Amino acid sequence: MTLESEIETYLNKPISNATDLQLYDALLSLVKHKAEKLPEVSGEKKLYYISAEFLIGKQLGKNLINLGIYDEVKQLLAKKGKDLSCVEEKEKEPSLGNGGLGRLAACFLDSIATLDMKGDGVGLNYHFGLFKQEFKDHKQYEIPDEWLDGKNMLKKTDVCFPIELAGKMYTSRMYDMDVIGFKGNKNTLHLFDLDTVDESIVKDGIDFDKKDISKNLTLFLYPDDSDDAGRKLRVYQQYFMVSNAAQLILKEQKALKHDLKDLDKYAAIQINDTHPSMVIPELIRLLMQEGITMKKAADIVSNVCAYTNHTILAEALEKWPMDYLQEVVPQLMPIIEGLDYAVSAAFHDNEELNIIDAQNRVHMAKMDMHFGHSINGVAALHTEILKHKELKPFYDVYPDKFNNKTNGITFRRWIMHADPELADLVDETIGEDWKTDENALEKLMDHIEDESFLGRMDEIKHQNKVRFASFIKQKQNIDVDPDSIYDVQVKRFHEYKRQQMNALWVIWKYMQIKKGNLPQRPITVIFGGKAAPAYYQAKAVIHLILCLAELINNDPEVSPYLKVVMIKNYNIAKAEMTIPACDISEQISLASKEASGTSNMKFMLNGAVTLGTNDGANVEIRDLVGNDSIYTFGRSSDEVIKLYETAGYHAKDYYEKYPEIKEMVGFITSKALLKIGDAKMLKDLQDNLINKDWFMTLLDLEAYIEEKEKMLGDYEDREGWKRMALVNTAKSGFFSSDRTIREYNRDIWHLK
Ligand code: 26Q
Repeated sequence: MTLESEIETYLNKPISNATDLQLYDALLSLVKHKAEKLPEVSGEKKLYYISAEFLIGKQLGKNLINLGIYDEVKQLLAKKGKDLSCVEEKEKEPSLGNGGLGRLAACFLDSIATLDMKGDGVGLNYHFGLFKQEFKDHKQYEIPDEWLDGKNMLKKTDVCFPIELAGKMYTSRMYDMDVIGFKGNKNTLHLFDLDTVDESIVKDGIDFDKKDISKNLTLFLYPDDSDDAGRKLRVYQQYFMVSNAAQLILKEQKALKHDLKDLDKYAAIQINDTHPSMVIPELIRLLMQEGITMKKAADIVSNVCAYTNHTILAEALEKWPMDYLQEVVPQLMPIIEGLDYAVSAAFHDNEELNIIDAQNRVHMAKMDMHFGHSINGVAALHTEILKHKELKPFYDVYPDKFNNKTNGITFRRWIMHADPELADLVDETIGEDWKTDENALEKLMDHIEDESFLGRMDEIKHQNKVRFASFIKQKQNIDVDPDSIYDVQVKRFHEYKRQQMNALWVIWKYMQIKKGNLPQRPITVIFGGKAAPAYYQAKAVIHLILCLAELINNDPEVSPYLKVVMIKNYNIAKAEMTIPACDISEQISLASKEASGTSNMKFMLNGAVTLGTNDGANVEIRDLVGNDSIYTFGRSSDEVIKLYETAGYHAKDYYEKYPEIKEMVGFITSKALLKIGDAKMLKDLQDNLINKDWFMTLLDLEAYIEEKEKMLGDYEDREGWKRMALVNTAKSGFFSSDRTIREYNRDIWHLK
């Protein structure tokens, strides 16, 4: 059957007569049918990647690419007067993640299947995912982000497990999604849910009764944890996730007639941050029910489980009060206490190593490190900080468990789907090997002096900028000049990521323009990202940016030279639109605080030049591209760590010492901004910057302004800039998640 007739059987009409929505339904059926027929990846040992987040993005385009039929479908539709991109827009995006950690899990699933490794994801089927972001009065508001409209890849299964929560029995249900490898076979993402969850209890934004577990358990990803009930709900969710995972693993292994005492021969579990850590005591508990002693069960589980750390921020390292656990998962308490007892006995009650601390809190990461066989950080610098600072007591006793796995991104989504013209140009220039052999990208370096090639790359960037401009005009009615420099910072809003520093630069530039110091070329500063609903300071930064956008974009004196865009509800689809259009990639976290970053890699792959601190994977980007193709500034991680240790940073000193800084920070409560914004919120933000500034914005501000000016000036050396763009793309092979996954397999999973 031809592709055309196949699609038309699903449509029941000619393609040219169908609406985009009907075409979406038909293509979804086509993909499901083809996926159904694909064999599962085979192998003796299987990986279970357990994660509270899988930020998988829209599936249709990616699946068509991995099935090898994207271009064919696109051309066929075009012949019939249809646009595949418009059809793809009809899919609802599942927002099953916050940001980096969740997106990493999605890139990993793609690479695992592509590399023909047997490995499934296990997580939760959140009905509304994370919230949807709206703007009103220049502030963020949250509303439910509904995605379960039945038109997606999820398959309801009849796999159900009994789960005990707070002494009551519940019955879970498993939903499965095929994970199709690039030109390969398939694995599965298992998302667990409760049939009784009731979406109608959500009232007033994203508020709901946090107490009724049977109705609310999987409504949202990380419901507001600013109160007790919210935090407890996280424990319910986490245990529900891992008990399902553990039961699934044992069920599958028993069906294969494997001896559970040899579990480590047949199964590997990766614990994605501490959110799934309770899988350790849960699996021990279930093995004990099979007649295995606790000591033996703990040994087995230790050989199966491995832990990935994604942060050094102390507040993100989960510590659950014993009385929460006692209430929600009393069945785990004897196990956790037993593990804690074993640790105290082995290490002479060393407070630093104990799982349960003096305030009766259970440290999830500590349990992972004692009762897992591997501990990895997500970029070279991050792993070094873990070993020598943050987790030093553990490195001292378990040096062999520590290893680095620098993050990666899947090229199938982040260039083939997001930047198809660039992918085609690469194909034409060096062949298609780079899609599965990322090192081949480096062959592009042969064209570093090839003017016509550089010109074509630049033309593609320009087209991507035009595409972004028309998208933002259509969605948010903002006029953007595609000939301006696109300066982009898109990521979750957090003080350590220092969007506020970029906003202060916007104020500086605004004041410069007012003084008549005009930039050589207009600049468009693009922000995007969500703040946690209860994170006041992050919301205040969003407020400042939205107020600045209102002021600047409507000022006829300034707006021809400077525009500010805050993308609403930044998500994967918007990332795919924004990243290929970027010239300057802002990666300006306070050194030592960004574990890795992964958008930095996506920008690099798409030929943007990084403006960044020596933090996370920026350090590895610099090593790859060389100092001439990156702009770095700011205090080093060693200096920053020392400042924390000695309490040596006082924002006020910088505020008082540099008149320019005083002026910029002062502008936050200028008449012009107070006319637009909320006086209290702006004042609170300003006070925080002057008197607290925990993430040291003012420390690096002058260096940032200086480096950014240099960079903007260098943009005018068009030939030089095009070469930098090429170097960035050509050297980004290392950041393919295929490379990362090969390393996980080589050092941790040993699947084959
Ligand atoms: C913890 C406790 C209570 C409530 C929420 C949380 C919580 C939720 C989400 C803690 C952490 C997260 C997500 C973290 C995350 O996305 N980290 C990022 O992981 C990326 C992939 O490794 C890195 O590139 C980023 O540097 C890191 O910030």
